[in-house]
Amino acid sequence: MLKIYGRVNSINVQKVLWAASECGVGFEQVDVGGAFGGNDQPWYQAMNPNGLVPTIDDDGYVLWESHAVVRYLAAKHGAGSLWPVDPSERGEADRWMDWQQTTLQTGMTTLFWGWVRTPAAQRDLSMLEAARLATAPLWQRLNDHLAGREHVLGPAFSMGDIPVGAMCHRWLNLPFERADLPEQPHLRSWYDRLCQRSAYRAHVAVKLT
Ligand SMILES: N[C@@H](CCC(=O)N[C@@H](CS)C(=O)NCC(=O)O)C(=O)O
Repeated sequence: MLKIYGRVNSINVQKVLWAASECGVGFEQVDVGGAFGGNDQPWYQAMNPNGLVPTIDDDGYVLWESHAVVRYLAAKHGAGSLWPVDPSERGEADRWMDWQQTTLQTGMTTLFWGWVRTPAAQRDLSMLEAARLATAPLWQRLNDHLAGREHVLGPAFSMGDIPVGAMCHRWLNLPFERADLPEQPHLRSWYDRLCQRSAYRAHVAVKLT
């Protein structure tokens, strides 16, 4: 059976849990990382020398890097749905997947750690404000892309929705001021559509911790 190693409040683990659930594949999730530890242990680092989560073991096939894992699961179980068969559609899905980790991630990591994992008295509010102002225009870019589209690729849900969809739950639910930000209605409609998916509700649209 597919084993997914990683704590469930890690965004990169959430992407994999969400993808596996969308594929309808059975899996066992094993708590590793954060307060659970284990990722500094030889047994874990023999699978993933980075000591990071997630890692999967699919009946002996070991893979790490969350987007590689999402692509692997999509190709194996979701050809024509999660995994776009048309190369230009796959390129588009890949683009938004990579954009999440290369462009969106820096500011979002600052915001998430500052608002969720840092005690209020220790928050660096000026750093959080700078991250909020730098990150809002990036989400605006995705908002604009989603105008007239139900999902990242258009009508159909695909792996291209997964990394940005996992991060969007955080963006829309972090407790910072929003009154001065543009409304981003297309992003919100897409988020509402994702929230109709049981796999998204189970693994991503959960309390931020
Ligand atoms: N590029 C890697 C990043 C993995 C990563 O940074 N994972 C974090 C959690 S999101 C981690 O393992 N942190 C240490 C820990 O949880 O103990 C991926 O996408 O899989």
